[in-house]
Amino acid sequence: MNKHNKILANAIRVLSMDAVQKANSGHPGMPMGMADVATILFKYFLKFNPRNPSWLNRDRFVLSAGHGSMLLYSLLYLTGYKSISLKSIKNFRQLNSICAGHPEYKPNSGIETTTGPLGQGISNAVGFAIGEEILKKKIGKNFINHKTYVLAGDGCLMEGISHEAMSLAGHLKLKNLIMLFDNNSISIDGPTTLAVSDNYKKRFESYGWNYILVNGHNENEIFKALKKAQSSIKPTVISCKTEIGYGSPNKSGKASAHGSPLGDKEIELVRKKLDWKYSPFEIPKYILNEWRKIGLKGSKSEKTWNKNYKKIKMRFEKKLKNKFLNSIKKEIINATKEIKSIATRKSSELLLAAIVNNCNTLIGGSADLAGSNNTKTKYHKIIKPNDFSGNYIHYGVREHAMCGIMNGLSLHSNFIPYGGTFLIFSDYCKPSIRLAAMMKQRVIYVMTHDSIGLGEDGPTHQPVEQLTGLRAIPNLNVLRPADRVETIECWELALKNPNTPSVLSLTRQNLNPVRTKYSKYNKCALGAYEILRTNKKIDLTIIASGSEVNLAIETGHKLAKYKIYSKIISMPSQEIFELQSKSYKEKILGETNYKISIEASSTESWGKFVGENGLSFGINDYGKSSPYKDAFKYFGLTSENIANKIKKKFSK
Ligand SMILES: Cc1ncc(C[n+]2csc(CCOP(=O)(O)OP(=O)(O)O)c2C)c(N)n1
Repeated sequence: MNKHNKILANAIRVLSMDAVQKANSGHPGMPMGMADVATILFKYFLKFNPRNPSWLNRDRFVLSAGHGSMLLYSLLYLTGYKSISLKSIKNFRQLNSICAGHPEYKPNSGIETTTGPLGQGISNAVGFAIGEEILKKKIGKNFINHKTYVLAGDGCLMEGISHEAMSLAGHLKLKNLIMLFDNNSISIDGPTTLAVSDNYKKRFESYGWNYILVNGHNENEIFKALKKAQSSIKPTVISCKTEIGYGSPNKSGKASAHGSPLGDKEIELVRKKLDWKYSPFEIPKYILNEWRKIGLKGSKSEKTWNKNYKKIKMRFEKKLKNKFLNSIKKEIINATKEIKSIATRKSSELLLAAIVNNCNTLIGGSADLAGSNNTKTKYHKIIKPNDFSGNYIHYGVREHAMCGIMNGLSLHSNFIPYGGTFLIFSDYCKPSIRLAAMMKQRVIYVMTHDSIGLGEDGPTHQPVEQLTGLRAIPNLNVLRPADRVETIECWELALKNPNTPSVLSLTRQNLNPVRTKYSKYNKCALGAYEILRTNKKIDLTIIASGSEVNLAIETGHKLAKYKIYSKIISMPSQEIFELQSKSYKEKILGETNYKISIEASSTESWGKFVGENGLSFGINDYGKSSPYKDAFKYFGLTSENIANKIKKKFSK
């Protein structure tokens, strides 16, 4: 490194070690090790404008190794982002500081995504890179031509999601994706040789990536590699051999630099070694000015870009167009006209077919289950290597990466990604779903085969505890529609909610319609509503979701024959119901003392609705491989069994 750039990099090093020391927790090793690489990237390559962190054509910088968050905060502060002040760096890891333990996505802040669960950032970056290609096709290469850089460590690359995401990136030839691999061969337990002996070069090349090995402290090598990556026709990984905790005489190159403060004595030694004469958090003016100049570079290029971009008047906003929303309404009218028994997965496909051409930000896909999830209609066009004019991604059998990539697509520029798999495999998606919910992203999961109703594939494929688990995720809407009209209404809710991801839990089996009359209002928007009552005065409330609403109706009619009267509540979304007014909730739940729930799933999440006196019919065991009607019978989910149990209760 030339002396000048070394000083710039050292500013990152000292800020990082001082912040970790002050917080008395954090990870100094990675920022100190990667400071040289980051300096060269930001100074000579990264296209960004601290004055407008949301510039559409900015390069995206993703810190997948999120524990090294001080690297990102230092860079954002030094280059002049308003979001990160020196004060917030001094408050690293303290309550409400933007400088949280791990980077937390904040719109317009320079923090592009939330990272920390290792490997997630890589999948987000693949989503950003796909987003760039799609947008370029829509707007033109004069306007969209940015790179996505992702900094990943040994840990990120050990995670399975990295394999899934990088494999798809190679397949799609995402040439604008550049990974900076912090190849320091150290993780928490010690040297990575304890657990890995991958041949990285072969690994990346087999994915279809360029692999360039550099000394991560050698400016020329870093520069040349980055330069080469700019015109690549494939994704590129620059494997940077670095020393973790670079600059620390006693801890560099060791696991002890990874995740704890260096200690006052060692920090003093680092200052000596780096010839850094300034006190903690002091960045001398000439160094700060130098960094700020780097930050200013981007504002000029953005200005020119903006002038031209304004002329094409193309905006990608979160708000949906009326034409699109009307096409959903029309589909509800169609559904009430064509009364037939169909699976909700099929209803979902019919809706998609009706709306897909009216929304150019909707990007569909499935993890190799397009035909089963009904996610692809005849109007979709497939996204292929070198052809991003489509709107459908074949993610392959890569559920985890699919969900991480969808987060990236949503973050990139308000794309509305939806992706399908079986509900059982939501377990393979969970870490990314959780991050979508945390980041308030409109990502839609089309999860079909949502109960024992899938039949013969048996307990490995029959979800039981999945709905309960998903319902426990804050800011995630789980929507389980009962028929075609409800499916359309649930899709509308998912699409119209810009800050909440949604799971659509859909059936494989056909369902009789429960809503046959057109309603202008989206009834599912109440979370739960009365669908039928067998008498004005009733004895019990039966709450059900999805496929079991039909079962609840049957049960209600059976009970009426014995003069036990009920109302049937369809509850497609527990979360949305919880948001309703007290009086509405009381109206739904407070009319009778006795309440029961029916859902072909774990009963865990129903207790709060049926109360102590109530009864929940469901499945608290693994499913059964059999034709689906036999499985329902086996688990007592028939109107005869449920009506008999209730009769007994009333005859006591
Ligand atoms: C999914 C996940 N598992 C475990 C962790 C805990 N963790 C944080 S950093 C780390 C080691 C990472 O090693 P490396 O990527 O080499 O980082 P470095 O030591 O270079 O900072 C682990 C296991 C995590 N953050 N995410």
